Amino acid sequence: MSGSIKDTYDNQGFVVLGGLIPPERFEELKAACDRVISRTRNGEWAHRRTVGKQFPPYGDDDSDSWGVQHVMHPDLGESAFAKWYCSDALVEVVTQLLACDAGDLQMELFNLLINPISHSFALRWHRDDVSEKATEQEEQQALAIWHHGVQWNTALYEDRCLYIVPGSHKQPRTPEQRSLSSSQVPPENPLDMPGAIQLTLHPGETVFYNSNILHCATYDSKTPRATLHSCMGDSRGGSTRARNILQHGLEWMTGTSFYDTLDARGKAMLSRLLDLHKSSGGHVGYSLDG
Ligand SMILES: O=C(O)CCC(=O)C(=O)O
Repeated sequence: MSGSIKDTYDNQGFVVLGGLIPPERFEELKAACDRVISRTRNGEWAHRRTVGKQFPPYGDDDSDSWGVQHVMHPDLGESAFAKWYCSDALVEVVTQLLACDAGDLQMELFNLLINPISHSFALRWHRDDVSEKATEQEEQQALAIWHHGVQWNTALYEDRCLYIVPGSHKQPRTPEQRSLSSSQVPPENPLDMPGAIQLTLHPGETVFYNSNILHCATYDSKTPRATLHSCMGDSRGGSTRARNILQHGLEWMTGTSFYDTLDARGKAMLSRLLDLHKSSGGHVGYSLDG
């Protein structure tokens, strides 16, 4: 089983799994999501993904949101998130996919993806840490080093927002794929992209994916979405993930008030992220424009 999920992940660039939220945790996480979504929509929580802005920095130009940032932040006081992020079930899968030990894992991002409420929104086709302007050779180099981390979406409601091109985590774009992913503009129909598929996640299902797979997403204001959106890294990758992770502004993770909320595994994972933060020496820039 473990061989097969890693093989699928390595070959396709993603794998879908169920059962990573125990039934008794599901309602707890849903209730925590309801509270942070409502604080974000009523303006109490400023760390959000703002409609109209696809990538960080998200700014504040629109009052509608498509995501809640930093759900483990101690100011939110929602312990269910860190408890789940550090849980045995999740750590077991991540270590299999990254072929590392739990003692190598570095804590990274934990955000929440939600439906906007006033109008629908979409993200353009992108790879999370490769510019749309990268040459074929630059794309190849970037893809070759992107195996020290994994990202995942865990749906609490049915989620049909994400589109991906299976296998594109290993291949530079074809000329046609390049022409459909070179502007800042989201696609009118994501399925026009050669090789694209739409993922459907049922409540409780998780897609683990290589975040440099070619992907995009569409958000319908009428369809409830609360999808846990996280990533973890293998600290043996050194600085490879620094820009992509630290661009989200993680100073809040450096204080004792966050550290004190974590269990022993969480504290150890955090300390590996803080080493990366220290060694990056300040502003790392942003992965993408738009
Ligand atoms: O909404 C999603 O599922 C994808 C989000 C995404 O592509 C991103 O954060 O870069």
